[in-house]
Amino acid sequence: MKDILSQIKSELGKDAVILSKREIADKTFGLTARPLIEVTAAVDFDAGISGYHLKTSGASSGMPEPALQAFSGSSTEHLAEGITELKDMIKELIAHSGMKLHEKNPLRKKLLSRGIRPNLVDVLLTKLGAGAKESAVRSLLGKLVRTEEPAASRVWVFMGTTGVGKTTTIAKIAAGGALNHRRKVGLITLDTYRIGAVDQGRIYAKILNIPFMSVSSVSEFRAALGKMGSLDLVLVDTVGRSALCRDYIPHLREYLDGIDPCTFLLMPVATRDSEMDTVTRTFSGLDIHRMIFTKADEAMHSGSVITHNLIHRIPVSYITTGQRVPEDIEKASSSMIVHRCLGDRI
Ligand SMILES: Nc1nc2c(ncn2[C@@H]2O[C@H](COP(=O)(O)OP(=O)(O)O)[C@@H](O)[C@H]2O)c(=O)[nH]1
Ligand SMILES: [Mg+2]
Repeated sequence: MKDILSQIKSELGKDAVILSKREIADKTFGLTARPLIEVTAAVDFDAGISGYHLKTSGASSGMPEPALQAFSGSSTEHLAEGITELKDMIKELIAHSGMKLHEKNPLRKKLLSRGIRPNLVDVLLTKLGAGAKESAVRSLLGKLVRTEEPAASRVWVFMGTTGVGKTTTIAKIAAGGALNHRRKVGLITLDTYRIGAVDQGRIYAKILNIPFMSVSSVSEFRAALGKMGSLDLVLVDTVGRSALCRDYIPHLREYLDGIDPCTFLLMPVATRDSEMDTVTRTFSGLDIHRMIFTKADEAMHSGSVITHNLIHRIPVSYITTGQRVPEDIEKASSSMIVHRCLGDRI
């Protein structure tokens, strides 16, 4: 803990503030989960937004330019000492930021009711000052939320836990590419667990009249990519029984090694904050280039998208809004994300 605190200060400067601290069990490493301390720290937004993700357990973070980041370090015998120091820093933060001042602010209530994480709400309101108007919050969030088109690559890989909407989203994108832009699109399913979950992809490919291949080894995958070499875009569906199981990420990494794809992590908007963090941490071992938030139509509010974006800084490319293929998908923009979150729709 002492090391983490001095690292925070040396990396983020003396203005760094601690926002929260909690013990977590890092499931990334399987059944014998190691206890980790997660400390969320931040510097003022004006200071150019800096921070980083410190891991002590070997998994790479792959998270670019974080605004607000989680600092994780393994528990040490200096814990008690560290906690005292943390308490002092938190007291200082409360006095400094006027968090108490925000407690009665109706805008705070609204932001919280839309699912933005409390410590982020307090940082935003502190930044904008006690009398902040909603328009100022919208404008600040509009500047902070990162969205981007998919990275330039012929191979787009769709990752995420089971049932998040990978196959459906791929069908929507394939249909958009094949029908609207007349691009030659192909579909490959990585049936890494041989669970026969390829039929859905095969059916979509048949309807869209695009090439489809299901592969169950790295060499088959390379061969399939070779066969689809003349296509403009190859969409890769990853099937996994449990993405959080120990072997999944290294296994997927073997498939993607040397291919230089654009990778997407798909996440339903209604996913709990802590689960979003765990899944993102797990998949960050593979480099996540873009986010696709799915099932926005099923979420009561969409502050989770903003929270995830401010914490993890992975640009959002698409939001999906229903089961209809190909209609229910929208290109993401920061204004659309802010409007979805703070608009009248609740
Ligand atoms: N309401 C809603 N349902 C969706 C959306 N995207 C996918 N689904 C549904 O979620 C379920 C799982 O989707 P699927 O594509 O099979 O998920 P996968 O396991 O990640 O490939 C299916 O019933 C889809 O129709 C969406 O944007 N909104
Ligand atoms: Mg699927």
